[in-house]
Amino acid sequence: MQSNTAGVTSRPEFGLSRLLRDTFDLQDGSVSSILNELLHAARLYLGMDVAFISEFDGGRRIFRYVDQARDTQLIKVGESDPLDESYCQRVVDGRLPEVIHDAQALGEARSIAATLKLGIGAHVSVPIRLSDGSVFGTLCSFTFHADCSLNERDLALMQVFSQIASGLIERDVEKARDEERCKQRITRLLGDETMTMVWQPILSCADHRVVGVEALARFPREPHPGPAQWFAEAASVGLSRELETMAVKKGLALLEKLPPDLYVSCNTSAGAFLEPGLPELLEQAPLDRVVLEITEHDVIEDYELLAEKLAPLRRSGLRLAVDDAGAGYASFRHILRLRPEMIKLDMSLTRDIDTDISRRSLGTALVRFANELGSVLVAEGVETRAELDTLLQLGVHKVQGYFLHRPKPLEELGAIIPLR
Ligand code: G
Ligand code: MN
Repeated sequence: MQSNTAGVTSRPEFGLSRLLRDTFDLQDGSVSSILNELLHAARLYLGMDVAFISEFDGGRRIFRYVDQARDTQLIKVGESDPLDESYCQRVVDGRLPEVIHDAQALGEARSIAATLKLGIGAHVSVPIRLSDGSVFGTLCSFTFHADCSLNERDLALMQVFSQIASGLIERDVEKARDEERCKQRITRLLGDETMTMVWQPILSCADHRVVGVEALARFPREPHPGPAQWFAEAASVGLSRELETMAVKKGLALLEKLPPDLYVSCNTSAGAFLEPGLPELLEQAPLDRVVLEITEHDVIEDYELLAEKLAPLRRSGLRLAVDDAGAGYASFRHILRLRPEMIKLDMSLTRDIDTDISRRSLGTALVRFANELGSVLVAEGVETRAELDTLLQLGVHKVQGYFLHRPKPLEELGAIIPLR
């Protein structure tokens, strides 16, 4: 114990209290740091050689967190053994007390092989119960010599620790459950036909004819309001590539139905394109009729790599578009680094371009920018005649939007384009 200047005695601080104090919005990994500190504190306080948190699962006891004296390397995280052969199970069902001073002197404890094998002396174990009353596992500690000094107060401390552990573990368990639900939802989606495509015609400003079609994925309304949230969920559970590949595959399938002079414009994130699957899929397609729109929301970490992967496809005719240009800061970097054949003006810049001077001057600048770069500027989200007229005046090359055509299911696309 140290004295501070005010003369108040302060206790040595365990890392645990600091972590709990500073970490309200726990980040990935914080729970395990806190639990490790908690175990360490419990072990030192009780003078034990080993402390661990176990999880009961399928008749086994899995060691999730372990803290042991430096010269003891008895238990490894992730190892498991049968619950039947554990103190933990016996404490939970009442066959053994929570505090044992000397396991060697207790018949029930001696019936467990580890008691003799490891030479277990004192043992303190308390169940970790989750808020629904279920037993997650136990908070346990033991030592290699008997210890008659362990008392009710030590037990109470372990129970407090167990409650803290329970709260933290529950956060993790909830998170894992949520993740599992997301994963199942996306996996189901990948296996059935609930993701559908709608098609939005893209018109050339020169002759007002449909020159291409953007493929847009549509999902069930629940539990996500729109496609962006579905793609985000897929990304959060590591299934982004699968979902994006599926959308592109469905997009490319329109090619055989479209007249041969029309292209299909497919959306992808840069991240999904960098993984195996999408480039191989594209290789099979008639690339001179394909535009690949890279969304602007992505952070692109390695432009060299992306450009390198795109290069052979572009040599075979694939055109690259930077999507939603102007919606955020990243699009111009994408444009400078990737030199896309097309730039898709975000609909937030199309909106009111007829009345808003800043948007109009940005439009003018972008037409010039695109022309000098040899790129084609496509305005998205045209909703009124006035917006369209202004875009035509500015010299934008292509347009799409509700004013021209809403995204449509295939049956309705046939009314606009002669499908094969
Ligand atoms: O791929 P991109 O991020 O450009 O997606 C465009 C989205 O905007 C699609 O989901 C499409 O249905 C929608 N959209 C297309 N045209 C219009 C439009 O004129 N107005 C609005 N508000 N949305 C549009
Ligand atoms: Mn798009």
